[in-house]
Amino acid sequence: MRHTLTATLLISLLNLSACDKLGNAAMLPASDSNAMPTSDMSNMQKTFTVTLESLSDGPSPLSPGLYFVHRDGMPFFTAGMLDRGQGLENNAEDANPAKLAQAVPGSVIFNTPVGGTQPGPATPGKKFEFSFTASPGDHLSFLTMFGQSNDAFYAPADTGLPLFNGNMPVTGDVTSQISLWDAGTEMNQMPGTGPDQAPRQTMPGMGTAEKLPLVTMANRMDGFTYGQAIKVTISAR
Ligand SMILES: [Ca+2]
Ligand SMILES: [Ca+2]
Repeated sequence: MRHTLTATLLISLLNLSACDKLGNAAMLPASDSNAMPTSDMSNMQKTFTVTLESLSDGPSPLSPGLYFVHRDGMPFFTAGMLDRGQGLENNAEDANPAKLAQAVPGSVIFNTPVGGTQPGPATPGKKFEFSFTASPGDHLSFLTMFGQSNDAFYAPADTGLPLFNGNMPVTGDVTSQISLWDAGTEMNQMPGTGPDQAPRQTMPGMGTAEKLPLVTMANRMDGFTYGQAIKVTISAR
């Protein structure tokens, strides 16, 4: 019952947003088909598929979110700093990635769970999946809201997840490299019951604002237990 309610409400939130931003986010060096073969592997490309699975026995659905493939930089946030006000807050509090996707050109929204036909959260047992091409040196940044929270989201480090180890693509279960972060924009309530959390708030943005550095939930030390809601795996070919 709880999950059905959660899904319904998150979907209704989603309908408030434009979720039509699709395309290939990979910012890759232009390949030169006339180039001579060289030992430099920078032109080597692999196709990656990333799966964000909402654990079937997990404590929360995962919201729609977005990803970005990049060489360097911190596209979505800087750990230890305030949220930049570019839209991460909307994704972390209200499951709406549209504003942040506009602020980060080349980023790509994922919003429809595998097997689904409508944008909505990945409720426990469901998953988001996306594919892109990348070359050695590329990093993957993404974020997805921990739905049953005020402003918590899963993401790799601010610099993203390295997609290659040397010239070898990084594959397999990378969940240990993904953290639960607190956006520092809304005061935390008990996960799964807080009245200002996305599944229960009567409209987006409800809750007591806070202005705290964006840190991992482990470092926020709010006294609540969140549990593990996500499993992240990568394959490459
Ligand atoms: Ca918070
Ligand atoms: Ca809220």
